[in-house]
Formats: sequence, structure tokens, C-alpha cells
Amino acid sequence: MSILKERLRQKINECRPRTERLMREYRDVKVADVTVGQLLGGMRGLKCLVTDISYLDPLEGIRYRGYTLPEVFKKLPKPKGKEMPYVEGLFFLLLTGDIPTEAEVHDVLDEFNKRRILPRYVYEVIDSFPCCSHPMSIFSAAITTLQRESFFSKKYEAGIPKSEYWDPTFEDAMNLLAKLPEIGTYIYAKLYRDGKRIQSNPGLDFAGNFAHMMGVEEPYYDDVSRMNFIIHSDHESGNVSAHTGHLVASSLADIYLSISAMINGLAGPLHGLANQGVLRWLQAIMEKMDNRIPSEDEMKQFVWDTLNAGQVIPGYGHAVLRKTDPRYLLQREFSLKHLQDDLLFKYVDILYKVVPPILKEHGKAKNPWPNVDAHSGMIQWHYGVTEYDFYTVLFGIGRAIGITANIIWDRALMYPLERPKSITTDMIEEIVANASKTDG
Ligand code: NMX
Ligand code: MLT
Repeated sequence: MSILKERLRQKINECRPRTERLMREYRDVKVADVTVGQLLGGMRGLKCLVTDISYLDPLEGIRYRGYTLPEVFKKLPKPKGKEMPYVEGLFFLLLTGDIPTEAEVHDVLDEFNKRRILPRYVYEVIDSFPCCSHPMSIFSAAITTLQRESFFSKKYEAGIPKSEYWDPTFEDAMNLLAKLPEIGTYIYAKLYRDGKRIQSNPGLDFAGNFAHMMGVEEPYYDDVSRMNFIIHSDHESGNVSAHTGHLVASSLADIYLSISAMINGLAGPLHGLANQGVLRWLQAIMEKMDNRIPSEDEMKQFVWDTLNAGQVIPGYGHAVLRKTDPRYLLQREFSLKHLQDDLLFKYVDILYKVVPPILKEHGKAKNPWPNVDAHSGMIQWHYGVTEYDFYTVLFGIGRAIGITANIIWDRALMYPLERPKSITTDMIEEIVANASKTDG
């Protein structure tokens, strides 16, 4: 058994009694009330999901297993001579809560290596997509196609006990994650590089191999890939992709079906697709400016034009955060160090100065600060990955790492089918009328 799986088994044995006790002794203790505003307003702030893998504070940003992102980047082991940590180490941390040793990271790396070969039929499915298909549709379909490999589904049909569901789910997760770099880069090759696929290199780590198969041999693109997958991996459980993955998995749909569903949720313009929206918008500004650096006043005008046309500023705002996203800041720090002279970085930099005050003056967005998507595309563009429709696939590969970890734990703690209750508008009006009578 892999070191990771053995450690996970120990952690599950430690954690299960806590959840069981809460359900047994405290099931009627109230955690939150629901307001009409929350019911009709996308359930903002409603505490109705549980995960120990990450937690999002509106001011501080995300913590993975209690560690802030700067701490995660500092503490996780890194490949020799590299600035960014192994993605394999992140997966170990998310699953177990422990910072892995080098040996533990290599154990995950070896496991991924054993499982990375993509069946022929997945290439054929990708090849068969009609032209102009969006890369996220192809990505989602490629993952669904792999569903026939699900170990969990076979074990479920064979009748394994509920307490063991997490084990084949873990195997499915490892099998799927190991294949994502190959799936993503083949979609890229097929759509934008005449189908010229670069063979994977088993000597490389998850993200290093991804960078290699993308055909970007520039220094730092492997580190960019490590950073990209790590910062996108998890953002607690209420965001659309995480919540979708959790919901679908709660029906005991296997990892392939659940991750494919979460990819579909990520592909919306208010969520992960915003990263391609940012690049499209930046390109429009550059065209208008004839590729020169705009003055702050010119940039302000462009931002106002976008708002006055009734559009959102992509990459700005957030449903939970109320400060600049630390994921944005990490990418900014990398860019200040390595890409300072990049023209597009200068655009992103000016926008960071001018957008927040404008959004404040505009008065609608609760959070005027940039989120992760305001920066990620610019870095890809710098390294020659200019096909911005592809950027959400990069987000999706990272997000799959966090969501598979969450689904394994959902099964480990034997969370039930998710099935909240809906009510009608009449019923809300009645509740409101009764409340006003009581107040009066
Ligand atoms: N530009 C213009 N208006 C905005 C923006 C923005 N960037 N952000 C929010 N607003 C508007 C929003 O459309 C809403 O208007 P209305 O009342 O007319 O419907 C109003 O401000 C209040 O929205 P909030 O409560 O601040 O934001 P909400 O929680 O509903 O939505 C986002 C959060 C992220 C969907 C929203 O800020 C947005 O649309 N941002 C741009 C798209 C984006 O960057 N999405 C990526 C988010 C991160 N991710 O990776 O998923
Ligand atoms: C995410 O990473 O999922 C986004 O920032 C959206 C969110 O957290 O609501």
C-alpha cells in the first residue's frame, strides 16, 4: 500500500469518531439561521457545508489544512533548483493534513507515474470533437469517457460496505489525477498544435511533465505550472466547482462523473472561465492602445466604458473575499521577479491601481479587489500559451486535485446524499407576513 494511502487510513480512523459523535450527540444544535436574502441571493454566507481541507477567510484568503498560501509554498518540498513546490506534496497535504517529507512526495510521484498512461479511446474521443468546440467541453467529455475504468463503481456493484467506499474512491482519484496532464496537453496539441503530441517524460514530476508536454521549454514554465495547479486546487466548498463535485459525488456517482460535473461548473464566465475573459478584455485594450502602454487616465476610461456597457470587470470581485486575493498576490510576486518587463504585466499592474477605486465609486461590487483570474492568463501569455480559451483547463487540472481530496473525505466520513429542501415564493411571503405581524 502507498505511504499516502496508509497515512490516510490512519487519519480517517482518527477523524470518523469526531463526526459520528457530533451526529449522535449534537445533531439538533443550531449552527445558522437562513434569511430571505440568503434564500434568494445565492446562499451567500450560509454555513451549510463541511470540509477540513481548506477554509476561506474574507480578509486573509484561503488556508489549506490550516496553512496560508505563503506558508504552503514555504513548507512543501520542492524539486531541486526549483522555486515552486511539488504538486504531489500538495495532494499529500490536502489529503492528510501533514506536510510530507521528500520520500513521501516521491511515493505519490511514483504512484502517479504508474497510473499516467491514457487509454487509446480517450485520444480518439478528443480527436472526434467537432471544430470550434471549447476546450472545457472536450476536457469534461474526456474525463466522462474514462468512467468505464471506475474501480469504485465495480466495487459498489459487488457490494462493499459503506465504511470502505473511500478506498476505491482513492484509487479512482489517483488514476484520474495521474492522467490529467496528458489529457490537458493533448487537448492543447489537438486544438492548437496540429495534433502534434509530445510524449510524456516519466522522469518528471506532475507539473514538470505538464510543462514539458505543453512544449514550453522556457525556464520557469514548469514552476509556473506548479504554482498554477497549487493556487487553484481548493477554495473551500461553497464555490460552484467544489460544490458541484461534492453534490454529484454525494449520489455515489464515481470520481470521473463527479469531476467532469465540477469541470462543467468551472466553465461559467462568473467562475473559472473569467480567466479567459480577462485575457480577451486585455487584448481589446491593447488593440485600442495600439500595443503601447496606456496612461492611467486612458485605462480608467476603458474600465468605465466596460462598466457603462453593463459588463463586469473580469477578474475583479468575489463572493467571499473582501481583500486582494492572495492567489493574485503570489502571481504578482512571481511576475515582479521574472516578468517585470512584460507589456501585458504592465497592463495588469495599471489595472490593479485603477480598477478598485473605480469599482468603489461605481458602488455595486462588494469586493473591488482582484481575484486569482485577473493575473493567471497574463503569465500564460508571456510563455507563449496565447490561446486563452484554454486557460480554464489549467484551472480545472488544479481544481481536480482539491475536489478529489474532498470527495475521498466525503466518503471516508460517510456523508449522506445531499438533498436540501426548497420552498415556494408563496411560502416565503407567508413567513414574511407572519414575521411582520409578530414585530408589529
Ligand atoms: N465588475 C462589475 N460589477 C461587479 C463586479 C465586477 N467585477 N463584481 C460584482 N459586480 C456587481 C455584480 O454584478 C452585482 O451587480 P447586480 O446587483 O447588478 O447583479 C453587484 O456588483 C453585487 O455583486 P457582489 O455581491 O459584489 O458579487 P457576487 O458575490 O454576486 O459575485 C463574482 C461574485 C465573482 C461573480 C462577481 O464579483 C463578478 O462577476 N466578477 C467578475 C467575474 C469574475 O472575475 N469571476 C471570477 C471569480 C473567481 N473565480 O475564479 O471563480
Ligand atoms: C474559486 O477559486 O473557486 C473562486 O475564487 C470562487 C469562489 O471561491 O467562490
